[in-house]
Amino acid sequence: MYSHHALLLIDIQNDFCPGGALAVHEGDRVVAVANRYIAQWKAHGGLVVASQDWHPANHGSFAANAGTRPGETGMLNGLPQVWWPVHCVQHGEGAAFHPGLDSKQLDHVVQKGTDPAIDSYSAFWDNGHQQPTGLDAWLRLQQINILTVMGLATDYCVKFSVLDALTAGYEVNVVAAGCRGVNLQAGDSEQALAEMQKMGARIS
Ligand code: VGL
Ligand code: ZN
Repeated sequence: MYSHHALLLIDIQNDFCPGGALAVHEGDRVVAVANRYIAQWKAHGGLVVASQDWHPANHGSFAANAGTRPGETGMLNGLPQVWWPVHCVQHGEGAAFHPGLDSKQLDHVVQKGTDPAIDSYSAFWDNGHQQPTGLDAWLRLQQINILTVMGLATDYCVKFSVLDALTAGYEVNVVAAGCRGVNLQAGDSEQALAEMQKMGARIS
């Protein structure tokens, strides 16, 4: 039952948790949920994969590098961009998985957002769908065709990862209790879940 069904944990990193640079309200609350699912997957021999937002210090999505302020929007190399605080800088404490996450159990980690010229919300593709991260190829090699997804943030990296997974043909379950959103605008996370559902994801 778990042989074709992987658990995909999106960006459960310090900077998206309270005290972090891009803290998501209650972001740390997803850790206990994720750990329960990890234990369940491992008990059945299932694969557990995590993504990690992994930016170089000169990343173009950082307001400080664009001369803008966090939360403002603009264009980055021809794509719409929200400017973010400096976050998830490669090898920094903010980019590390939350210390409570049972990360020893991860079978595979995919890092994204490494190209300074383009952001990458999805764990599968950059925002311009130009370069794959390698996650799809890895999952295919493992013969995975069903994903259970949770993590941070509902309205950015979870949403775009789920939409790309659906487009790639995976059956996708989203664990809403294991997700929290940025909510730059009130209701963004609910809207994101509705959009994922409309595109074919099952929301539980
Ligand atoms: C994310 C904004 C910027 C996320 C990553 O993980 O949802 N959001 N970088
Ligand atoms: Zn980022």
